[in-house]
Amino acid sequence: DLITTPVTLTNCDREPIHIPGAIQPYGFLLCLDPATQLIVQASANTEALVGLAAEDLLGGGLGQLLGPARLAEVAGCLATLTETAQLLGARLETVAGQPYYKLIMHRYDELLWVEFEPVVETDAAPLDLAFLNAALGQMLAAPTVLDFCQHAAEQVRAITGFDRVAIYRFAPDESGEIIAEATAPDLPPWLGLHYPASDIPQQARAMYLKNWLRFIPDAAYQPVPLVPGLRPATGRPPDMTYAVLRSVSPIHLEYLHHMGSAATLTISLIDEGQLWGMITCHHRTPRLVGFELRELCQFIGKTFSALIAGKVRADQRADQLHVRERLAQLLERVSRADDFVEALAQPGPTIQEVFGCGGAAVCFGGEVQLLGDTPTEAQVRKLLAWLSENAPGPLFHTDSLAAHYPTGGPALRATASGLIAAALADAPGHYLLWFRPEVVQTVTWAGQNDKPQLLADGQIFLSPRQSFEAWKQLVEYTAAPWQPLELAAAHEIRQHVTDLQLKAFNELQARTL
Ligand code: BLA
Repeated sequence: DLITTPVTLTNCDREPIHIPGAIQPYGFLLCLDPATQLIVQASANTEALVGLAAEDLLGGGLGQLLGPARLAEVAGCLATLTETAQLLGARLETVAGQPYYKLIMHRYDELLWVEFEPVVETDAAPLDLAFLNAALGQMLAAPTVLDFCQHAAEQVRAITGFDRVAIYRFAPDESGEIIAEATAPDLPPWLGLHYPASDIPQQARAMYLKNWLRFIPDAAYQPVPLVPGLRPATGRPPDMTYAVLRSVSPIHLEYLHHMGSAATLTISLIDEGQLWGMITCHHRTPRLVGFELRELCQFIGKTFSALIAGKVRADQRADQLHVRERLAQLLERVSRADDFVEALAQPGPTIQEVFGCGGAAVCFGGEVQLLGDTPTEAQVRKLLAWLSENAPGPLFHTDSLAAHYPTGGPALRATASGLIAAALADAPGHYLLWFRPEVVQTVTWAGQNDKPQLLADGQIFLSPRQSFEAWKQLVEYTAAPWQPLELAAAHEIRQHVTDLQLKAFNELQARTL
């Protein structure tokens, strides 16, 4: 039974975070039967906040808290509710001191959810349409994905006043990287850090696809249970997917504690139904952000989400153009050169500079010319011998040379985990080579250099240090994959050089005849 089994590091993908049966107590929660609008469950902190015991509220209506006029208005709103949150401000007229609350309401799991949030004042900027309009203009005009993310981070920080606002982008393996951030001046940068997929488990990702915002105003809170814990009509805890007050996974609270984060607000970035990334906001002290500001954050997240695919395409087009331009320059220069083999290694650009790789080699007529970060000449010569024997076809490529070439590949991991080998002529050993380093050597994993941490009960906390070790084992001896565009460029260079070889051969033939 996963509700009573303690969450450990091995079962955390299965922690039922949608049914914690408890809330974060900065507000209180009432669940109503949709047919009768009577209270069937209440959070246990109503007494502490408004002096009415949860047990006493059960079975009655919202009239226990609201005056008749407000009650009629709220009842009308409840009648037509959907999953989308609706807001009404209300003075709790029947309560001593008449505190003012915001009622955040939605319908889900056959319940009406009424979350009462105290009205908060933050030092965040008030909603300013001129600012918002300018901000949107900047996001639209951003020429690259990174510029776009940088603007978004700065704007969310300007609006919310969080100490740190970071844009976290997921990789295909579900690990992630901080690609832009805006921070208070005295915070260390997280830019460029990578985090393992397990930091945001599957079920949490699935939930953030449904609910665009996760808010934890005080990570040191004590969870407050629902009364009763199980819904009488169903015998199970209600599904809190859309409840703002939903209590947080204890493992994640531990994680935030280790990060030095007292409050977070996270906004989903969704591209075509997939979680593209998240805007994560952190604060070193507890921080309450009001409903309207949270709605504005969601608005920015949704705008970002609508625009991101276009920015990604623009980046791809720019990359493509860049590769095409340099390819054209190289081929043109090589065609005009007296010695086309030498020209391949001369700047303006060299074969290494046409697309992103760590290094390259021009191997022709027994000569080996090395460019950039490459294995040693002796290692390249051994590789050439192996290629002549083992590499099929005119263009051989791999992201993991060690897997194909176990006798020599592992030693080349630092510079040549990735390889494109273009065979030039029938003469063995004539090759153009492109090398890519092992991913592990190019990525900064968060907490890579931390010491392992132990929890109080002696259990090892899955710190970034251990997850780095786990991830390293998965991606050892592999490089970033070659893109179709890069393989096409290598193919084209090979084709061009082969034509030049043929032409030179024909000219030689003509002269000797
Ligand atoms: C949730 N983990 C999250 C969330 C983030 C991260 C953003 C969303 C909730 C929030 O806003 O805080 C992770 N936050 C990060 C990362 C960065 C960041 C990577 O700022 C980078 C800068 N977490 C773990 C492990 C487990 C785990 C090992 O590290 C499980 C064993 C669980 N993380 C976990 C769970 C949630 C979560 C269960 C969901 C919390 C919830 O919504 O209730």
